[in-house]
Amino acid sequence: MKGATVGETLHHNRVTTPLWRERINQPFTPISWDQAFELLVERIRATLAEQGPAGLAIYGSGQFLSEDYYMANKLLKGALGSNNFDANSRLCMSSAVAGYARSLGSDGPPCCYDDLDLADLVLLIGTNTAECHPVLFQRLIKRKRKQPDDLRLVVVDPRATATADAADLHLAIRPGTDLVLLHGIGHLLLEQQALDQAFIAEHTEGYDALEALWRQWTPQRVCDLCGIAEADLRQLAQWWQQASAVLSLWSMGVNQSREGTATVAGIINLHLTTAQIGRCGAGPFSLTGQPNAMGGREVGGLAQLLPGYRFVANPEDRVEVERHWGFPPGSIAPKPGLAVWEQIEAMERGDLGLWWVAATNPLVSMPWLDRVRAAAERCPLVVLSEAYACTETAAVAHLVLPAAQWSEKAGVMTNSERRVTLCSAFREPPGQARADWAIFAELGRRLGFVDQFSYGSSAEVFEELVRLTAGRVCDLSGLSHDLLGKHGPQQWPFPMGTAPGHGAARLYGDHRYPTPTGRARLLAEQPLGLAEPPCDNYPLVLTVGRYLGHWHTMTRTVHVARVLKQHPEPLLEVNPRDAQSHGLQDGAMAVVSSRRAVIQVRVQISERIRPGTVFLPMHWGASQPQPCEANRLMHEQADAISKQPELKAAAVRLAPLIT
Ligand SMILES: Nc1nc2c(c(=O)[nH]1)N[C@H]1C(S)=C(S)[C@@H](COP(=O)(O)OP(=O)(O)OC[C@H]3O[C@@H](n4cnc5c(=O)[nH]c(N)nc54)[C@H](O)[C@@H]3O)O[C@H]1N2
Ligand SMILES: Nc1nc2c(c(=O)[nH]1)N[C@H]1C(S)=C(S)[C@@H](COP(=O)(O)OP(=O)(O)OC[C@H]3O[C@@H](n4cnc5c(=O)[nH]c(N)nc54)[C@H](O)[C@@H]3O)O[C@H]1N2
Ligand SMILES: [Mo]
Repeated sequence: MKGATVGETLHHNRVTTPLWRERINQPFTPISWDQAFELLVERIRATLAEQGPAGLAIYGSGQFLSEDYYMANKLLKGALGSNNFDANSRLCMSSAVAGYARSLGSDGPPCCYDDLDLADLVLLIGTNTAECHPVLFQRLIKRKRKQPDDLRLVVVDPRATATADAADLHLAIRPGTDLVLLHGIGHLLLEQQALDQAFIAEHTEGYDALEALWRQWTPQRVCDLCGIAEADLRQLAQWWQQASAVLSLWSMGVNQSREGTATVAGIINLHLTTAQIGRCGAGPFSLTGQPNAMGGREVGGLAQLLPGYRFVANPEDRVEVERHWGFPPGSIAPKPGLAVWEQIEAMERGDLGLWWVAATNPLVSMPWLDRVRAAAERCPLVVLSEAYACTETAAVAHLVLPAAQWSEKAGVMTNSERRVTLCSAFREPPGQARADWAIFAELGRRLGFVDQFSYGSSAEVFEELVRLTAGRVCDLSGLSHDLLGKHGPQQWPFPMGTAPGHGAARLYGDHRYPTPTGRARLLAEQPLGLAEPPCDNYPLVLTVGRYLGHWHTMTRTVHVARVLKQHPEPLLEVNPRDAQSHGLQDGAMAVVSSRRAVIQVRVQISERIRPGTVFLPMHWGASQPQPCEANRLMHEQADAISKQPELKAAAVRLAPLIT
């Protein structure tokens, strides 16, 4: 759907010139790029003088090209000394990043898409792959149709999604009980002596504590908490035991949880203890959502990271990056910067002089929107780099910069299987729109860092960034725009001198993990459950996700007739039991309240959602004719390690709308 309609998304409603207003209750006036840069230089200098580097923050996006990401990070972390660069990937895959790093010693999904053809058990947990990764899903389904007995699909999701429809087994667990379920599988595998003790002894550490933990998670206890039948749990454990290759796929149902990182470890524990990793068809495979969230990880696009899977807090990492960037020692601050919710809190305190939002629409996609809006309104300068006009975030911006988007600028993106693609420019940007990397580079030069920010093209930016990955887990040093253009997309690691087509299909074939001991870590963590569990006042769990046709906050898809026909409005999915007990009719309007806000939305009564749980799409923001603003209801509480907010669950109550 997205590929078929992308041509229709590129033209409508574009921002074509920089726009400025002193106060957000005034209309915007078009200004020149020169004026925009002068304004930025002046305000950045003033903020530095008053508040220091900590007063500056950028909130970027997995929709940046790697070159865009790299330039923004070099400017903020290197030239300006502030690590407050975070990205919407914080809301998306930061639990997967932290989970891989803790269990395996480094970020980096170890699997590849060919594994979809080679696995005989595929566990799809917290992912509606059919609607959100339809191309991968079609690959699985084609195989399932051809060889129904060679492939088992198990889906873990509180909703009966299109993905679940294709499954051999659907475990409709209670939201927030994934880790309990995973421990329950571990318990049964242990009991059935299905663990690979030789592999555990040779390649892992921490087994004893995990075994002790798994013993506590008896099937009955697990099934009571998860709300599933014991026979189903036993079936899954049996299939895991019988499978020669198990592939686990996950996305937001796992990551967007206050224990997302522990749940990722829970998945990896099962793969390690059964030696289902580092070989064909097997492994823990996180599906990234945005086109280039993976590239963002490689170039250090979160507040705690530096390029090449390096860390701000590591003194050697800082020295290497400072040298490569051409800044004096000590230029990069030693403490991780503010993650995006911390940026919101900083604005509430008046601690940010500049909040620069680029390629994301936080006034729809962040939790607790009323608080985000109020915080942004307190910030003296909100800058927005956007492709489209009049987004919800533009409503709180002072300066809007017109951005070139996909098809209008050249650069690379990396997908879930570590494959780097050159996206060529094949159209002119509209009006005065510019590539994000070029905007950050010009600002760098105008701030006086002429040597560090002079580039002839994005190919030169890429050349500089790949050198910084040499010898790292995510080694891209053999890649260039030229090579990618001639030979097509390539998987990393791709060290200097690698022949095209000879990047690594899989990681950890030798089972040497990049931890200090070379062993992977088994992590024994007790489940915490939801941060905001249902209670007498708010008895239902609201979960929020996606529709097949729409893309996020709809800035792209809002004018595509085919998509609108398919999904004309947001619908609240309610189980018939809950509808009855709340007096709700199918097709009537309901009032949904959480501790933070109240919204109105049309009801769709459906057996496909678990009793006790309701579902809303994330897409409809305040600027839509039928706003729904699901995220006004959501809370900000986050995983303590990854700082990823629990965007999949908030306690709500329902009532019919009385008109
Ligand atoms: N059509 C479309 N495709 C997209 C996008 C889009 O906007 N539209 N966005 C892209 C992006 S950035 C991302 S991150 C991906 C997201 O891809 P997905 O993660 O597949 O999408 P979601 O619908 O957010 O959530 C997946 C499922 O998690 C379930 N879930 C909720 N709570 C729980 C829980 O506690 N446990 C479990 N096991 N499951 C739970 C929901 O019911 C939902 O079906 O999609 C990408 N692809
Ligand atoms: N409750 C709940 N909330 C969620 C989620 C959920 O599942 N549940 N999912 C979360 C996840 S996983 C994600 S990824 C986020 C997504 O949320 P957002 O990032 O806010 O969503 P988008 O609509 O993709 O916003 C990207 C914006 O960048 C603009 N843009 C596109 N290309 C370019 C470019 O090249 N340069 C610039 N400067 N701008 C460009 C687009 O026009 C668009 O307005 O939402 C998060 N919020
Ligand atoms: Mo995402």
